[in-house]
Amino acid sequence: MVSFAISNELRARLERGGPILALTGAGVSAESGLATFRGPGGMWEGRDPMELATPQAFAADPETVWRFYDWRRKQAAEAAPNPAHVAFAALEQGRDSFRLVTQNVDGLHERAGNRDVLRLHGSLWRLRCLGDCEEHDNLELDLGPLPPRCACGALLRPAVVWFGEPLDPAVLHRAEQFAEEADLVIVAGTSALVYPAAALPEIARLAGAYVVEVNPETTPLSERADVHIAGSAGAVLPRLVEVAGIA
Ligand code: BV8
Repeated sequence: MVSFAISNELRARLERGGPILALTGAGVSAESGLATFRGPGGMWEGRDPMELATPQAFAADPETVWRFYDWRRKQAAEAAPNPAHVAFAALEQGRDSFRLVTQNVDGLHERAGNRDVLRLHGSLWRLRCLGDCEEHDNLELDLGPLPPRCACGALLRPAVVWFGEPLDPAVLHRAEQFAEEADLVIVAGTSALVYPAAALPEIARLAGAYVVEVNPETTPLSERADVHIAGSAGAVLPRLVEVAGIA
């Protein structure tokens, strides 16, 4: 059993039913067995992310980039939502003013039952045609020869946001609005290094939100957050849901 103190202010904000914003990163999926990006055992360990997650890398070698994403699709399909994902789904069911904004592309929040997930960096389970066809869902575990091609003949790419690519402006604007309206922000499982996602907790804090960070490690956010709970999301989140009085 993880024991950690819950500040009076955190308890008050969980109990009083104000807008709660959750901002999640790869660490929330770590207990489902999915590798994070940075840190020991991370996906980028031994690899240069700029060689796998940029439009230039894809243009230069679409097959290698697709091997990386095909591997991640298969990993994500084999993974199951963990108690952290289940807790976020309970928060959405228990509070009509709960908002979930994720940097994750693995689809585990949706599989845990969250219906309104704002995906800042896209999804492994959507493909984009480099021609003019519509972006579409694709849950196939066998994409055939890599790189996959659209029926129109053009290359298909994962519908994720690579480094140097802008986020969807409407998605980012909505996330910034949630940050400005939040009474409590739960930042879980992110190294708080990637912008503009990493700016959201600061936007919320400056607008009066109470910011709690859930991460076994400290990050650049830790000294600015109101409280840093040094624990895993799978252990901490169910406890926060309990304090919020949500079954
Ligand atoms: C853009 C692809 C502009 C998808 C990824 C300032 C403003 C704007 C941009 C920038 C800026 N400064 C720098 C930039 C450029 C860049 C950036 O931020 N670089 C950083 C590295 C310095 N940003 C961009 O390029 C963005 N684009 O702003 O474009 C623009 C505007 C107009 C026109 C043209 C351009 C695009 C950013 C998105 C990049 N795409 N990946 C994919 O393959 O997934 S980034 C990658 O990192 C993932 O998407 C992920 O979402 C993101 C963040 O990683 P985390 O989720 O935090 O994961 P990480 O492994 O880092 O950390 C895990 C954490 O979990 C750790 O802290 C660990 O301790 C913790 N943990 C572990 N276990 C647990 C746990 N926590 C809880 N419980 C556990 N059990």
